[in-house]
Amino acid sequence: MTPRLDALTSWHADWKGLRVAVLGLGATGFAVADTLWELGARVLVVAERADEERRRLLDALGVGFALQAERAQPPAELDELDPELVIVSPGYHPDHPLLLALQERGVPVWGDIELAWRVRDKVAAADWILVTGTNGKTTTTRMTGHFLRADGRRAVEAGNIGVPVLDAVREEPTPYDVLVVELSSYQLHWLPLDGPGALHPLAAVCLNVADDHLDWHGSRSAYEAAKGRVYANTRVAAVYNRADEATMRMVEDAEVEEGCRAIGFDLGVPGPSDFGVIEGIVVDRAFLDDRHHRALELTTLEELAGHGIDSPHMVANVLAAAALARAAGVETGAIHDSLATFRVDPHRTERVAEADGVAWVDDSKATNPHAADAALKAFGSVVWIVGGLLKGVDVSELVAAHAGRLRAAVVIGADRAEVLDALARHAPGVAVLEAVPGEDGQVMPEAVRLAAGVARAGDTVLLSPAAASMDQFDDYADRGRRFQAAVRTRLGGATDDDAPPAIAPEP
Ligand code: UMA
Repeated sequence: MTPRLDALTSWHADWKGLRVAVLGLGATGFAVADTLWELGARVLVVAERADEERRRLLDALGVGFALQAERAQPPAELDELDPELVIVSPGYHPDHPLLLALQERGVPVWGDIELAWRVRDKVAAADWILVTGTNGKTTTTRMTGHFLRADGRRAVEAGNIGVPVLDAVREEPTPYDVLVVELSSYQLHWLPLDGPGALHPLAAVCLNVADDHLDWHGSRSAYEAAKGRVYANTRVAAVYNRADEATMRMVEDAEVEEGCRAIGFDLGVPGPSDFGVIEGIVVDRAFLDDRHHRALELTTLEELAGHGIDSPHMVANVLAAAALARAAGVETGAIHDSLATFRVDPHRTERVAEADGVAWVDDSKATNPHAADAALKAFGSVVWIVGGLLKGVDVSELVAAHAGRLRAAVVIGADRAEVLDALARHAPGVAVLEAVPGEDGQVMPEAVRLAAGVARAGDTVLLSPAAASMDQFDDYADRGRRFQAAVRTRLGGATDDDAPPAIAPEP
């Protein structure tokens, strides 16, 4: 670290003329470049691809841009800039040759989250609540924000959820009281554990850990280590999942601030410093007051069923979000009452249609096996639309666990071979269909057509790919939207007669 960078811990510090290379020109890269431009730094954005709109906006600001044509060849403009600092977008692989070359030169690397933390006092510094985990982060982040707003706080969700934290930090004129920040393992990887750029959140949670993004991190232990960084320097509550030992270990190993409490949650009877469920009543046994020594009622499983959010993983999300909100002082009544108006985001086991006794469900958000497992568990007989980019993760266990409930599998995506192989080995009796994109490049109409051909009354056709979407779609939302559109088109008129019969795989 250089003394100049060490001193940059405020929006009002002297950022003028600081030479910064920004890697990536997606949502993050643009927010970083725009922020640094506002601060008066000298910025060069480098990316291997960029959409026209963002390039135009950079041009309008007068911020430099260099397209990196050759992966191994740093653009000449970078040498001219001679950067003192690199700020990298989360999607960049840590072994990217450009990043390695810059690090070799001794240039410090920050992520966008560190920059956002350092400049969080632009208007007035809000408290930060951090949410990570393999699955459930977006729902828990949204719910925590929902609880805070119900209690009268000015709160906003940001981060991996889609809004760069820098945008939330720069929001004017009324500053936020609390930012609920969803962090991916990519973002956590770059966070320092101490020093001037380290975050000091009010509360933090890692909801669960299962195999995901192994190609990016290199190993499960590196992925877990990244997730564990969420708890560093937590001030009030380090919330962990009692049903997931890895999250407990992370809290034990974390350096938190003095006075910070470890708060557990799970669906069982809670211990004295936990959130949990006692005879159908969802309770807080951690943040008690003089009048309540044993447990505070938050809601009941029956009420959650009435709100349509009573599946085990949703109840776990409710418990985690409640723990975070209570750590920030939210009243139990606000949590109870606002649960009635909470809506889960689209593409999370979202029921799209029902026709001829077949339910069509969009769980495009399941970008890894752990998420798909939660969705598959919720249904009886399933026609499963599966596949995409596997990110180095093995789907064998998932296939083996659910072979018994599969009527058929429709396999999409670039990594079809691995999925087909797992189905052949672990679900040998299950009919398997392969969907390839049609002439228009679209795979969903074909996948839906194949699924309609094999589904019988009582089945659920479930899009829960257990894989990332970027091979055939813009993102998981695009994948879900295209699925929904194909279902509606299909149910709106076409017959199923033209779908080929299911072919059982060779033994
Ligand atoms: N780029 C390159 N070369 C690379 C990688 C990236 O040139 O090897 C450049 C390109 O210009 C590309 C840009 O970087 O257009 C994309 O950067 P990015 O992949 O970091 O994506 P952003 O648009 O900045 O969005 C990121 C998050 N994306 C990823 O982490 C992959 C978004 O999470 C997040 O919402 C956004 O920042 C705002 O904070 C999305 C995501 O898929 C939803 N996250 C993963 C997940 O949830 O599993 C981690």
